[in-house]
Amino acid sequence: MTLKIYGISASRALRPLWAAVELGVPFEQVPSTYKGGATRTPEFLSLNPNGHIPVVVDERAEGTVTVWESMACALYIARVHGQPDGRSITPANAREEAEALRWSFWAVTELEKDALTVLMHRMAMPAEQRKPELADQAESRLKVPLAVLEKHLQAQSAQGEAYLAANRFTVADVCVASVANWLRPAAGLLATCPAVSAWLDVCLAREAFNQARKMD
Ligand SMILES: N[C@@H](CCC(=O)N[C@@H](CS)C(=O)NCC(=O)O)C(=O)O
Repeated sequence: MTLKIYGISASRALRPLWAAVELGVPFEQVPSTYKGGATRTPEFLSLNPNGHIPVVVDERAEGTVTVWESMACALYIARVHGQPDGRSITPANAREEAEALRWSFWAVTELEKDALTVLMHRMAMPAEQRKPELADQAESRLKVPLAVLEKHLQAQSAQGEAYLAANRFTVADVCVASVANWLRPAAGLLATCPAVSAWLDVCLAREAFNQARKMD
């Protein structure tokens, strides 16, 4: 039985890579890039017809399981390769499962597009191609979902839970922090939500994050 993760860490493949490293499960990284049409070859399209990384391919006794969509990949790894023992990143009960699902869907629908605009136009693109006005508009829109996250983290803290789904780091944090990480160039925006900022710092200081980040 082998678990393969296609993709490099400087992409959405960071999400399943981070989840797998957190769990300490053996896996093989196939460092497919997204550049130069590499995900548009017939071989790659047979894995993911959308032509994107990441893809997870899990050879199991019952047959091959192929997963694409980065959040689904991370949630799958946590569910299938982790133990729901209340110690790992795997949700340990229905509430934690619901939190992992809702915050992961929330991150891709409410946060990801504008967070990517911030990353690209504040940091990632060559300076001469950046359009700061696009980043400004994205930051302005992001105040709304970030206020939701801020309020949730404050409520979690008030009930003695330091993370999104529990009083331990779970796959919910992997999924949301991997998107919120793109907001690091928006220091002013993050300063307006201190609970989000503090939680993100703790998530990004994890050894597993730093290991996964090097898988380029
Ligand atoms: N919604 C997808 C998006 C995946 C995606 O856009 N991946 C990018 C890299 S981060 C990619 O493969 N781009 C190459 C291409 O589209 O040709 C997911 O979350 O997995």
